[in-house]
Amino acid sequence: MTARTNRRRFLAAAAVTAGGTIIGAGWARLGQSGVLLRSRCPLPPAFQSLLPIPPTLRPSRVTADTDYYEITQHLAEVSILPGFATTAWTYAGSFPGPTLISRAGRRTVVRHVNRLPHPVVVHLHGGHTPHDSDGYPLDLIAPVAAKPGDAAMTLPGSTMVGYRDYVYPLRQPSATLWYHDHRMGFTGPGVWYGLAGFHLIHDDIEDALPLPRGDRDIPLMITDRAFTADGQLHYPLADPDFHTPGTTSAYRDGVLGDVILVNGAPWPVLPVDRAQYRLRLLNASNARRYRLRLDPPPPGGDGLVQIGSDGGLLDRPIAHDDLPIAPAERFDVIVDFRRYPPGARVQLTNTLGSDSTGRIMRFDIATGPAPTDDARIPHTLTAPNTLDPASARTTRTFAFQNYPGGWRINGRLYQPGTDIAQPRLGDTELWRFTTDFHHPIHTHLGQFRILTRNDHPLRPSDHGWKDTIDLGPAETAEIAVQFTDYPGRYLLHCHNLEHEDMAMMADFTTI
Ligand SMILES: [Cu+2]
Repeated sequence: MTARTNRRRFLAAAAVTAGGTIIGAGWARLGQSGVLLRSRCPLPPAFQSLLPIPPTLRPSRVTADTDYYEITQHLAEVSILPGFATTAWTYAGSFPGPTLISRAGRRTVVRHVNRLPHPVVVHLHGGHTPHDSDGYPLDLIAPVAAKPGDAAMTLPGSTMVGYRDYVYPLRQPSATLWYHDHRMGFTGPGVWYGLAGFHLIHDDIEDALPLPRGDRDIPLMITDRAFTADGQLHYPLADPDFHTPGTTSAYRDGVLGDVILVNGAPWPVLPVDRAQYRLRLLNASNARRYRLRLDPPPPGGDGLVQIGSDGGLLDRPIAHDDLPIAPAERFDVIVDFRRYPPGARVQLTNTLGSDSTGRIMRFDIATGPAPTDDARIPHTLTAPNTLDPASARTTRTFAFQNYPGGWRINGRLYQPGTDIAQPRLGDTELWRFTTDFHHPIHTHLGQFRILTRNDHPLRPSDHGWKDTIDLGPAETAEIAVQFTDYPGRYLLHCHNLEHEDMAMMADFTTI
């Protein structure tokens, strides 16, 4: 048996889950939603910028059990388009924000100082976090210069002036998390203007695996943006004074840009060795979903070997030719550039896009001899997601629906302080989501397991621990979810940020 057929057989075997379900296509309802906002400046040519790697943030203080960080949020001029300085809302001056790297089970405390001219809220997406540090959308950090009587100071919720310390116990497995703004009604512009960064968690299980590491472990934050004639980030605010939330009615389905950025650079290039790379894919776009594909695919296909999902490692690798990724989803994949000839140029494309949005970035493979590469993908990565639907005693249904006045869950616009559910800590529950449009649905606090999608086989990308599930029009999905450890108020919402800002969000309280 050749190495190739061996590999194909192993990957075919991996396509049967631990529960014996055979995974199938199930992509019939995958599509784009949103309205394209065109840039008013000339678009730069693709593949001219080098891929930036966000800086790693160093802790300001380390004790026996805690790492302390400080991030000042402020306006900064960043370089996105050649020839323009773009004013962004930044975490510590960069877009994306600096990457935090934590150890599972080690407490991480992040002090966010707000020197922006707007209130902010920080949510660690995918984090298993006590409710008072989870970034509830009314738990604002008012700007350092805020005075009693300012609009932000009169809202309900626990507003702090100037700074807030977010405490993350991180009792969860290794995973690719991200942090971003979560201010009620204004998350769309906050993220669009730059408030997003990676937070990676490592653990002993991951360390013991022979996966690519170091400079062959690359975070890739994919976002679409539109720009004004003078190269500024263009967002169609409902109200330039930030009193009325959301976007204009023309963009209520979602704001789509025509420039694709990876780590803040338009259609960048990453020079790579002929070696295996781990790519931590994050879709941090407001509304755009992508279907990622390598062009050309490697001989024999299966170029994107998924090893992780939103919540951490898969139990076994799953190979894909195409990988759909909705807003807020993460996919951890290995790409083996040894399968291409020296000097090959391989594009990461988006088959849901066209023209400028049909391409993402390019990998330029070195021409010299292939360097040493001891990495490999083990057949078993970690324990499977065994959330057992048979043990669920509670089933809840959440309908994500379009109404003329906004986007609703079970008929309701977001009402802070009103629970849509009160799950008991430690119980496994069945949650059924139904939709009438495209909605990437996100739960705070708990990762879940996708059980069914329209009674059809799951998408190949539906496996593992998930905190976000993308549904198309008239889809129904069932998930098993279990919330643990932290009683309090959390959120269930659509992660299309325009839908979220226009009220497609609900509180639930764990008891
Ligand atoms: Cu939605």
